[in-house]
Amino acid sequence: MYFTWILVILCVGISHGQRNPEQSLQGQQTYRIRKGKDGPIEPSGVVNFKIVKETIKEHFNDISGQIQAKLTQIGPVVEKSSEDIEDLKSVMQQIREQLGSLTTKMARIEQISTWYKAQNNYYYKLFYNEVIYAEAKENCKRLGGQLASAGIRDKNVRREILPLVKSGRYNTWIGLNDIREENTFIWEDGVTATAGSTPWRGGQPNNWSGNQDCVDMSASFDWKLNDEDCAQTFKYLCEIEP
Ligand SMILES: [Ca+2]
Ligand SMILES: [Ca+2]
Repeated sequence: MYFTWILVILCVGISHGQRNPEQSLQGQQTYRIRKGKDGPIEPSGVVNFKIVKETIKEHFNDISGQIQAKLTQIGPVVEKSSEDIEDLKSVMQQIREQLGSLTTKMARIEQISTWYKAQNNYYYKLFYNEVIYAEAKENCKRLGGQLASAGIRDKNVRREILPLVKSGRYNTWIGLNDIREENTFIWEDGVTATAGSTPWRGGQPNNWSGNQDCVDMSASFDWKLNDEDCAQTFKYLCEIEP
């Protein structure tokens, strides 16, 4: 009877961008979104079936192992003491929690299926709603990631995901700022920016008007890095670690 109960629970369980004064000095530039071997022009909808399979296997092996072990341990139901029953309730609570965790993981896998998986195994997605830097940062965090950092730092990955950035057509926030200390730029994954790995546009960062602490990429700056006013509202590129 208890086994049937457990099985029942298992079944149930299961716009355009803004142009600021600094940019307007750069004049109008034309650009093209390159296609083909240069990479994606938008998220390609990668589903990592290996992760899906391993996640399900890991959870259900664990759950079925626990059920089997507990049933073996407590023996025939007719001999149950109240202690055994409490013990069984505790196991079932653990199973419920594991099913909850599995559901969360499955939701994350489903959600990440719309992200582009780059050669560094990170997932990337461009978000088209235009928000200030702090909000972009929070939105990426809420999805379990961060504003794109590792992928922008790595020149090969940057080349791969550039068409994705360009598909937003105008300014896009990435994960780099000097909010804490002027002219010390820190990536959102905690790495301090070095000159060699930071593709600044010539003349940048310039802290224009003494008020540019957040970094974006845009056509006006040849899709290279430029520091901007953090209160500007731009699209943003998130990355999620594998
Ligand atoms: Ca600054
Ligand atoms: Ca600037």
